[in-house]
Amino acid sequence: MIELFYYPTPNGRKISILLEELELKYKITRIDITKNEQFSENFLKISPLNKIPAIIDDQETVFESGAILIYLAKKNNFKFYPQKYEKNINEWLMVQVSFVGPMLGQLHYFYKFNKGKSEYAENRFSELAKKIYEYLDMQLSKNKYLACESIQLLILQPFHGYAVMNGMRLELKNIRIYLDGMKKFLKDLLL
Ligand SMILES: N[C@@H](CCC(=O)N[C@@H](CS)C(=O)NCC(=O)O)C(=O)O
Repeated sequence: MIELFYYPTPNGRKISILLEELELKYKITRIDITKNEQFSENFLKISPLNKIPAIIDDQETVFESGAILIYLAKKNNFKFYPQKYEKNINEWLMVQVSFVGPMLGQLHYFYKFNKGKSEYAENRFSELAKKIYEYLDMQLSKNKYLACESIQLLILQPFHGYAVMNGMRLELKNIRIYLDGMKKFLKDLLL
């Protein structure tokens, strides 16, 4: 059975959502990052940067959300990762893990947890977040889905949480349409 090392953050949820959608059996080991549990020596053996999410699958460890998504999809007949669209999915998945996640994460850090400490950082990451949402909206005005013809590897899921958390009031029609479709797809899962 797969063991998921998890805390309920957007990065953690990427994996739990895929596990649910693939209907795989798994158990959750909660790593409370607010109590620094990620820094334990045991967890370091699984996740060399002390970050959730990570999994153990039959003695194989996998860390980094993007790598875990690809690993799980490949192992399950490429569900949500059709080879025909591998390049497109990888492009948008890399955008998510290298740009969207870290920049919105920094916004959250400065704007929500440390508000008033650095006006410079708040402005910088607000601007970047706005740009990110605009880029996504532009892409979604051209394509119904980000990477190909259907939802793949649930690339947009974490953006929704952050958009709500940051209280941004952006008029981005195409993201809204996409998220409504995503909500239907994910039925009653946490968004
Ligand atoms: N690039 C990593 C980022 C993972 C990440 O930032 N995890 C956060 C929670 S969402 C974490 O474990 N933070 C605790 C820490 O950095 O000490 C991924 O996509 O998996």
